[in-house]
Amino acid sequence: MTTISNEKLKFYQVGSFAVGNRLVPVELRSFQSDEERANALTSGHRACQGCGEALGARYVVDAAIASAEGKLMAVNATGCLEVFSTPYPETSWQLPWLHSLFGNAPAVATGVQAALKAKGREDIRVLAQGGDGGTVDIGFACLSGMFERNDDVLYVCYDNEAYMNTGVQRSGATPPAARTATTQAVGEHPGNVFGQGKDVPRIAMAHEIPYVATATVADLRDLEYKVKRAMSMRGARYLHVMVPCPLGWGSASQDTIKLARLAAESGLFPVFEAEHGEVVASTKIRRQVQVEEYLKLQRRFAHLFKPQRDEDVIGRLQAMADRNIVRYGLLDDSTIPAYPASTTALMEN
Ligand SMILES: Cc1ncc(C[n+]2csc(CCOP(=O)(O)OP(=O)(O)O)c2C)c(N)n1
Ligand code: SF4
Ligand SMILES: [Mg+2]
Repeated sequence: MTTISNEKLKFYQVGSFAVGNRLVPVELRSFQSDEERANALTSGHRACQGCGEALGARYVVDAAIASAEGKLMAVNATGCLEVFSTPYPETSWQLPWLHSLFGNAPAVATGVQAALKAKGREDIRVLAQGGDGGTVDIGFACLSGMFERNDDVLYVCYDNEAYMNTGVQRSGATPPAARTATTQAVGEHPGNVFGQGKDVPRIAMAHEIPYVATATVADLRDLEYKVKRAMSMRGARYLHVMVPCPLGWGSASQDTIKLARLAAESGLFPVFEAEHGEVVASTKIRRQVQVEEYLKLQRRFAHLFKPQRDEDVIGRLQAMADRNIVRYGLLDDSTIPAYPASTTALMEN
């Protein structure tokens, strides 16, 4: 039985931080390397090549099933994850799985949990999952209610930063300057505007629920650890996972993991854990990567580099990353300080 932790492991055998390696001691192996893993999202689904959401969901659900000792039910909002996994009459899911509407997965999960409680079956755990559109936009009121009531549900948001399933429309999680079908790279300020959108992990923290965490598909061991940690608690828990989308981002399918890593190492996507409204841990960055290393690999940001570099916009995105570095103490072990006024001013310009 694995006792997954988020302790860093070096896999010299493969020269990478790949997880699932069967050469490490049994107690340090990932859930995914376990022959008994649930394989909950099995092969044959229709996700695009290199889909971060498919990868993230596979790790999340298998880790949740292992943590729940096999007794897990899932509720899934409408979105890519639901569509690519369940083309009627087929399914890739190997667990009790309900498709809710686009906007009500948290409410449906709350109902499932209440029914289980009424039946005296609180040994069966409930997971709800959805994309960023289903979570930060249309499902947000239900999610906030679920948090406020502290319902015993783990909610997982797979954030690919737009409405991918319906053709890459902007969501409240789309980053500034990104081109989407509804924020075209035209006009004086091409792409998505600055100053809008929502930081839902921080909003979740404001509800003071037992557990909020962020993760990426670049560190699958950390992702598994956070699922296990969340499942060790009762009450409302929220996990926000960055999942690159080759189709919507205009990136190469083989760059999915690299992009998730660059998002974290630049500071654009801070990786942290919070309990009852307070940050308790953040994943440190050894060397901060400049945001342009991340942006350049994605055609949704191509207008920042051609026909000429847009220093102003690249600088503003860099300022966002720099603010996260300070806000979450990503570069050192110091306690999380207030971010400097100069950075705030740059952000608000
Ligand atoms: C009420 C309602 N409005 C719109 C839709 C169409 N719709 C289905 S999925 C989707 C976008 C999903 O985006 P997101 O939640 O980010 O998931 P992704 O596909 O990106 O994984 C939309 C607009 C719908 N199903 N129901
Ligand atoms: S559009 Fe994006 S999220 Fe949807 S299946 Fe393809 S890669 Fe995955
Ligand atoms: Mg999305």
